[in-house]
Amino acid sequence: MNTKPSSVLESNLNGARLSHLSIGCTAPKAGETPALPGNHLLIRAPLESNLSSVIDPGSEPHSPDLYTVAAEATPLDGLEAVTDEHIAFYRQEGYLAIDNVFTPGEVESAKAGLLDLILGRNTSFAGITFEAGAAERLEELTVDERQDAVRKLMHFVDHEPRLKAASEKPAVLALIGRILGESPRMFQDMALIKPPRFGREKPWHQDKAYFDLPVDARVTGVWIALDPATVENGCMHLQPLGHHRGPQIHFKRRDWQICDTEIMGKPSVAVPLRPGGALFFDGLLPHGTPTNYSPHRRKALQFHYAGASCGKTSTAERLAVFGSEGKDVTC
Ligand SMILES: O=C(O)CCC(=O)C(=O)O
Repeated sequence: MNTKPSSVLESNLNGARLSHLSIGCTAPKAGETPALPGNHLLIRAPLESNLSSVIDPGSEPHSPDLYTVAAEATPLDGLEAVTDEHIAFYRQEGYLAIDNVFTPGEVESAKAGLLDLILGRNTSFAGITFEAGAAERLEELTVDERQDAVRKLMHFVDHEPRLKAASEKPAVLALIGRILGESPRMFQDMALIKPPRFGREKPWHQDKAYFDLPVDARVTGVWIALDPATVENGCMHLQPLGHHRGPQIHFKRRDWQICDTEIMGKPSVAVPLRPGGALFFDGLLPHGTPTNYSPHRRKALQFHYAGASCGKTSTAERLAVFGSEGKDVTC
């Protein structure tokens, strides 16, 4: 059973800052992660293709007090274990952690698909962002080093059938359908690879702050561990119940994020997972992942689903809800 909530958190935020060198930037599709941090260094990656890639701008280190673990979630064992009570738990707490959602074979297949993309074996794919810490060494990296230089990949399902299969696993779609109350439609695919020793933080945020979707749209994120995800290597941290407060204001700081002062010192629930385990969570649930200072790689896939009938909204409308502009708040 999953850990019970630690506290409901109040929120109110602010701020803005991000600056770096920029000569290129991937354009997000409508309704997906916005280009709020904006500036990325465009490079040519070597190895097996003429792949263009972007460098994550990086940011200053975060305070350890942003990730104060009060409890660790205890995952269910397998999708078959999910009862109506667990769906009620998801609705109330905002999340459900489940081990053994994907078989070892499916995990290996997804990892092989990711590796092919990282090594540039698919010349039609250009959705890789490298960690800032690897920018200067990218041309000289070995295969292993190159894997550990990647921060994330996006928009790959139409380029890599093994990853598309992960996003369409019928039993997973069935659970999301139960959660959403209608057939799900996947609208965003990402892989988050927190390299050993410098894989950087994803500051606290609500995923819906990144999506041009109607404010009342129900969104479920599915975060899938491909390596062991631990407190040490940057597993997911959540604030249970936080989705009930609705949209929180986000600020451009280390990323498009909730203000640190709203999070600092407040207890969170960490969600360690074995490879093949998955976290299902509400699109308004505040969550973040700390820097990976460990020697261990942490690869994960993340897919977002809305109901098949869900429409779209504009970036301006989204920022009117999640942005600080005109709201007289500071961070
Ligand atoms: O996997 C991570 O490090 C963070 C993923 C996440 O929260 C996101 O991309 O929205």
